[in-house]
Amino acid sequence: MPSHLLPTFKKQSVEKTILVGLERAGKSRWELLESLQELGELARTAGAKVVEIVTQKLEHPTAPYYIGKGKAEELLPLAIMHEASSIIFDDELTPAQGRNLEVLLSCKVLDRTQLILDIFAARARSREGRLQVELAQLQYLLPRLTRMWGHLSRQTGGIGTRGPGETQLEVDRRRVQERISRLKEDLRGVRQVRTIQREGRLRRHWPLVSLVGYTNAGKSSLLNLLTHADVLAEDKLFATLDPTTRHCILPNHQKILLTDTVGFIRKLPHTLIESFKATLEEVELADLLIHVVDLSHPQYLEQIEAVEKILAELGAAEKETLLVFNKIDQLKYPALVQTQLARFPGSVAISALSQRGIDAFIHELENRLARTRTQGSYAFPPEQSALLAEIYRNGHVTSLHYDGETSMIDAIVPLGLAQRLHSFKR
Ligand SMILES: Nc1nc2c(ncn2[C@@H]2O[C@H](COP(=O)(O)OP(=O)(O)OP(=O)(O)O)[C@@H](O)[C@H]2O)c(=O)[nH]1
Ligand SMILES: [Mg+2]
Repeated sequence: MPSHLLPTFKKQSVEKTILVGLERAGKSRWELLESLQELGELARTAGAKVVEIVTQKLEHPTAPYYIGKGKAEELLPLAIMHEASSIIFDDELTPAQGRNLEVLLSCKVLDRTQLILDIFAARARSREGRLQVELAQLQYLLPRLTRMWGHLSRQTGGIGTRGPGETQLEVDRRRVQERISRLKEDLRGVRQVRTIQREGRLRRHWPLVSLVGYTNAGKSSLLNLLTHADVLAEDKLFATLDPTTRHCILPNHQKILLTDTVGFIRKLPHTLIESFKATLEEVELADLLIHVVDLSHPQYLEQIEAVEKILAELGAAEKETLLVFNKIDQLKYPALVQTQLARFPGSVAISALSQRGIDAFIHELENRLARTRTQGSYAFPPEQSALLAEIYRNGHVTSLHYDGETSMIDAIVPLGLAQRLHSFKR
């Protein structure tokens, strides 16, 4: 992707920015402020500094400028006064709004979607992650090319390379479309490899448990705690983009595969959900979801709701979910734990940091996974040593003795394996 097509923040120097939000019908001022606070967090994560927040009360966004024209005009002197080089709007702007605002303000105009895309672009590490982000960016860009290229668009009277009468804009649009097709093709290739890897894993019958939750809830911290992994956990939004899967053996010898996934956020751009759907297949395939909630966050209930909404979009609304309230070490009102545990039956409360409540959490995790295993007694003739080895690898042997050459075994095994062992039952 040509870098000049995307407005990104300069990573070295801190860019100053102004946030703009609308208090519209059906939304309280409080909701607007919390949404803007989160937008500020996103801006900070992207490397920008918020110097001013502007809000307006309007029934609906206006078609030409999102906010009223008068209000929009006030933004220019503000930007000059603060030396802000960008203005970020709290909702996704239509192509027309973005274009009009840029003309009016002659400074970089961004919206929430672009900001999230920018963070994802800076953070994607794996090839799949990078391809997915670029795809989402181009899909966002396509209907907005006129805005990005407005001043460049010209009649070029094509000789040779272009069709007659084709404008620069059409050429660019075609190039972007070609790139989108190419990306989709590359992604198919990458995903095929991943599917093969996953099938290998699934053959081992270890239940797949996926950590999901709002960004910054503590998913990676919990994965690290359970698996002694070294996944980046930090106080920034979207620290994790690429799913990481680790083995983990619970105290009752239950073997699981634990996957850490990208965090969710309110108003997650649809193009991103679409392009990350494949990565999030781990969620779709999971035997159990662990929904991590930052209980110390003032908006934890809204965050739970946002996560559930995205899970539904991913077709995982009905999936068995263990709700985990995290960060109970930093609660303003510790009594909140009891009220929330009562309100959400089956939930647990922990601190991934101080490790409070971890034992009860693991116990609950074991209970929820009990259905994936079964206890059995088997007798194996010596030529079945491969099966015996498989039980050791994927199950838990509780006793073994020999009756002549026959191995007599008691074991807890995954259901899939138990099926194949049926004829050796005793
Ligand atoms: N006080 C406190 N902080 C925690 C706890 N668990 C995690 N944190 C902190 O919260 C921040 C976010 O943690 P992560 O584990 O990166 O969160 P995440 O859910 O993986 O975030 P994303 O990958 O961005 O979606 C980090 O600074 C952690 O140190 C906890 O139990 N108590
Ligand atoms: Mg993470």
